[in-house]
Amino acid sequence: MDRLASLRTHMESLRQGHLLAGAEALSSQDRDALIGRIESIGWEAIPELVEHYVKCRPAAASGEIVPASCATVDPECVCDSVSLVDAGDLRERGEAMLLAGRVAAFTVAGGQGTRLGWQGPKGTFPASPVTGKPLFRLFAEQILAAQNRWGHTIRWYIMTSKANDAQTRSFFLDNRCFGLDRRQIMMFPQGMMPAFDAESGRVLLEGPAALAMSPDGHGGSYQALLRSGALDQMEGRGVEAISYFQVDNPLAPVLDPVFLGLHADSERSSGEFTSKMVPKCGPDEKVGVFALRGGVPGVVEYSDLSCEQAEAMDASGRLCFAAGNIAMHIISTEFARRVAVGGEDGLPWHRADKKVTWYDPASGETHAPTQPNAVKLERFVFDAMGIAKKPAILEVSREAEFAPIKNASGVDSAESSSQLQSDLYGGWLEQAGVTVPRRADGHVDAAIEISPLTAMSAEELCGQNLPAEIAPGSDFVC
Ligand code: UD2
Repeated sequence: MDRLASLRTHMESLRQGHLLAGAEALSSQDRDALIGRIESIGWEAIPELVEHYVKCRPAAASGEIVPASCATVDPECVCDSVSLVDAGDLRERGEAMLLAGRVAAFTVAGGQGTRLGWQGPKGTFPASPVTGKPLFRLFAEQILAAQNRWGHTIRWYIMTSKANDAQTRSFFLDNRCFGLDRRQIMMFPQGMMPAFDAESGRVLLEGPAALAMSPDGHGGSYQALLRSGALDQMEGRGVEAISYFQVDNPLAPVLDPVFLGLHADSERSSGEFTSKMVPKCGPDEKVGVFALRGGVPGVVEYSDLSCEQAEAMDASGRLCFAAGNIAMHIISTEFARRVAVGGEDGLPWHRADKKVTWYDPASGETHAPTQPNAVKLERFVFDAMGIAKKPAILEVSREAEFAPIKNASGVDSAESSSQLQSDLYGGWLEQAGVTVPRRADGHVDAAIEISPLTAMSAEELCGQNLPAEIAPGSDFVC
């Protein structure tokens, strides 16, 4: 009982003694499990987090919010304060990085996908318009295509969470890693944070022997990369740039030479943290926007912009806060390490008020609240922008790169994403001389899917064996 007694003293000193209130009544196995779970938490930081983020609502970051300026590669792009980037030059630079094996792919796939209502890890979701290839397969095919082009193995790092790590690993093994060598893929779970009672700041129990825990946000990826040994492995293999993207976007270009080239262009970027953006499609679109707050660059979440700010237009009738974050970044390994070891001076936490079912050890009852009763804390990957000396932002084409699957229906659903994918691939076929049916609203009237192994662009499709036309309402795969 020594271990239990000393832990109890420690927990009581932190006003978290309730966690062990029912410990004696547990079987020795459950008691050991509970003790282990409590010991695994980094308690040094908790009292300050409770004071700062739970007991009081952190004041919104102060400072005037002004739009961030972005570079663009597309003269048709609409964001203001752009300078036209020489895409050809950047492409060559990025291609040189890929040829030299200095780039690794990194997918954050630790989220719980609650909004989508999918039972498995989000990456297992069937995402392509005709054959329903899962998101992970689509990214794997891009990596295979890139390997064919650059002539060497490209490492793929995937951040999972405790809840989906085992399922994600089995999915890859069951699918023979989609043709990749399993040794080139490294998966590691992200960190977890306890949920706090919103009134008292006490850590909630999920059951007699378990704490209520949730993933620590995609900003936890810096620590997870370090803790797992992924950063060491990358640096040991000469990787200098991490190509970061979210699991929920089937069109995310896994390795984009122009993007990498901008990151490496010392005149425009410090080569630490580079991002992509697309102009928001309207004031209500639920994406964060790149902006300067009090002179510090970062992403302002849509929920943090006032209606006036979200709707504000400039003299030419464009949204002022137009630079939508599509969650693609190039992060240097050296910078990732610096952020990871930043400790408490590192990234800030963000508070989310949630309904969390909790177990009361005093009464032995479980409560399912109908109103938010708890605070969860998360870190965001893009908060590192403010630490980078000169972060650059590249404006890219929404149609080519952004078709997220987040919701079960409506906006950002599997259905809307399928249409966007068909629209993109239909456009490629048209450029290759194929007649593609379109509805009155301009959308492609067919389900079209082009594997990255067939073509990664319209140019690569030209010259391939293609039909003269696609029939309305039909499926086409190549
Ligand atoms: C994110 C951005 C939003 C916008 C949008 C673009 C945040 C806070 N907001 O919104 O500004 O750019 O994406 O698509 O990021 N994830 C983890 N671990 C976690 C939490 C999330 O791996 O603890 C992953 C998750 O699997 C997913 C991604 O991060 O791939 C996005 O997470 P989200 O669904 O919470 O973010 P979302 O869509 O609200």
